[in-house]
Formats: sequence, C-alpha cells, structure tokens
Amino acid sequence: MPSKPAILIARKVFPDIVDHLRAHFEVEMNDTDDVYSPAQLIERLQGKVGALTTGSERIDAAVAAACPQLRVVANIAVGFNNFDVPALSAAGVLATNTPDVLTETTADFGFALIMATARRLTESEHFLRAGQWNRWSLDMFAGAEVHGSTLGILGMGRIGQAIARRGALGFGMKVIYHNRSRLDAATEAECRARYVDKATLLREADHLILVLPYSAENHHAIGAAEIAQMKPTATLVNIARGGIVDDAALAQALRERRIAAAGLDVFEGEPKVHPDLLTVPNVVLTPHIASATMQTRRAMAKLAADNVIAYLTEGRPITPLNAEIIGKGARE
Ligand code: 8YV
Repeated sequence: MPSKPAILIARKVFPDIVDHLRAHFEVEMNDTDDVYSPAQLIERLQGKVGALTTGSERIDAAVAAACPQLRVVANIAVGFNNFDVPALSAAGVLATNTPDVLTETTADFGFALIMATARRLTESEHFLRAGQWNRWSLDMFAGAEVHGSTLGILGMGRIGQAIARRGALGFGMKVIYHNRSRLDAATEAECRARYVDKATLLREADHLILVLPYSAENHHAIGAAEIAQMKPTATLVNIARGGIVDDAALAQALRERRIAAAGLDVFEGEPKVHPDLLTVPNVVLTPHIASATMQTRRAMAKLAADNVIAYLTEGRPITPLNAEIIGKGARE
C-alpha cells in the first residue's frame, strides 16, 4: 500500500484534530509549546506536503525554497502577518487562515478589555490582593463611563464590526470607526457606526480599540504623535497585533497620564513585554488570549486541519488566502 503523504503540525494541537489528520496523512507534530527555530522548522518540513502553523512560525520565500514539497500552509489564526503571501504565491504554496470562527469570541474579549481598562479592574484587584484596602472612599478607583460614551474602532473588518454591535446595541455607545476602506451603507447602518478620518477618531474616541491587521504600513500606527491627539481621559485597547502600537511610547504616555489607561492583549516582540509596561499601574495586560475559549480554539484548529485536507485531497481549500494560484502555478 502506498504510504500517505506527510504533514507537519508545528505546534501542539488537540488530540482529536491530530487523529482527524492522521486519517489522511502521516503526521509529525511538535508535541510541545516551544516554537521551532527557523532552521528547525525547515528541517521538520522536509518531505512534508502540508503544515499547520500558528502566528509564531514565519513562512516566507526562504522556507518555500528550502521545502520544495510543501504545497499548503494553514495558519491556526485569522491574522497571517507571519506569512509572506506574495512570496508563497510566487512559489506555488497555498496559504489559508481561520476567519469567522473566532469573530464573536474575539469581539467578546475586546469588550472585556474595554470594560476592564475603563473600570480599572486589574489595578483595583492588585490593590485588594496586596492588602491595601482598609477603607472605602467615594472616588476610590473611579474610572471612565463605558455606556453612552464614544467608542472608536480602528480597523473595521469582521471583528471590528462585532465590537461595534456590542457597543451600540449593548452599551448605547456612539460608534465611530476608521478603516482603509469605508463600509457600505447597509453594514454601517447595521453596526450603527459612523466613518471618520483617523485624526477625528483619535480626537473624539473615549475608548479606542485597535482591530486592524498588522502590515509594514501599520507599524506604529499608534505612536507618541497619535496618543498626543487623544483625550487625556481616553483609554486605548489593542487586540490586533504587537507592533501596531509603539509600546515604549505608550508606557511613557500612561506613566505621564497623557491618556487614562490601556488594555493590551498583544505586544511588540511577544511573549516578551516592554519592561516599562510592567511597572505602570494603569494598564491591563493579557497574554494574547482574545480568541481563547476552548470552543473557538478547537474550531480554529479544526478549520486549519480541514483546509489542509480539502486542498490536498480535492484541491478546494475552505478559507484560502491565495486561491488565485490554484491551477495557475500551484505546486502539485
Ligand atoms: C491566535 C490571533 O490565537 O487569530 C489570530 O490572528 O491573533 C489569535 O487568535 C494566535 O495568533 C495564535 O496563532
């Protein structure tokens, strides 16, 4: 019997997803949560036709060239800035991501961070745990209103829209947004969101949340100059990607109270966190968990696996990023 084609799972995933893949492929899996070095990744990918990756594995022209049998890379993430998609297309490697299955869960978490940041949840908990709570006072940990305030959203894809709905319908917020391209009128109406330019967004938002994909153009889209345009009472939440915010500039602004507070789920160079962010009190810090419910993480892993299976068995991936190469230069 001919042996099955081989694939690599670059990070530990749920056992039943591995079994699902084993029905079709010889599966090699990184059984740890340690990220392969670039050299290890290339070594492990030798002879593999497919790979499941996460945001931590860089897949670019060098990887494609060093792994000539590789036909498909499936990211267990909606963001795909770890892929050089044009280079993969040029090399004939199909790339996929996991849109939709994480939208609502990630929007829930975005809202959790808005709430926690505005209402000083972790700062006040640390105070209590440290045994410092010995009396109550009228203005103790007084934060910013969320209901009825102005929610600013930078990046208005699926997740941005889901956050807009929560803000407008659940919290009676006035929602403004800025995006590379304006939404159609029906979607704007459904999200109850008004398009504004970036300067207006920065100036008017009481709570600004970042939900845009990372790209070289978006590097430090929020730096000292942008923070300076925000209200001193405003909060900033980043659930998008590290590198979109200049973390050093943000830490300084928080220390100097040039904005009230921030909530961060993603960091430049994570899992390292800028040391200055660890010492300012007015920031809520979480370790890149916006999509982390068991149900959603399972759905993401399943979709990535199904993309590999669908492409390698029938040539029809479910959520491709470069479908245009199929039949026109894709590796066979
Ligand atoms: C992932 C994310 O869990 O989907 C994304 O883009 O940021 C998270 O949901 C993370 O990137 C691991 O791949």
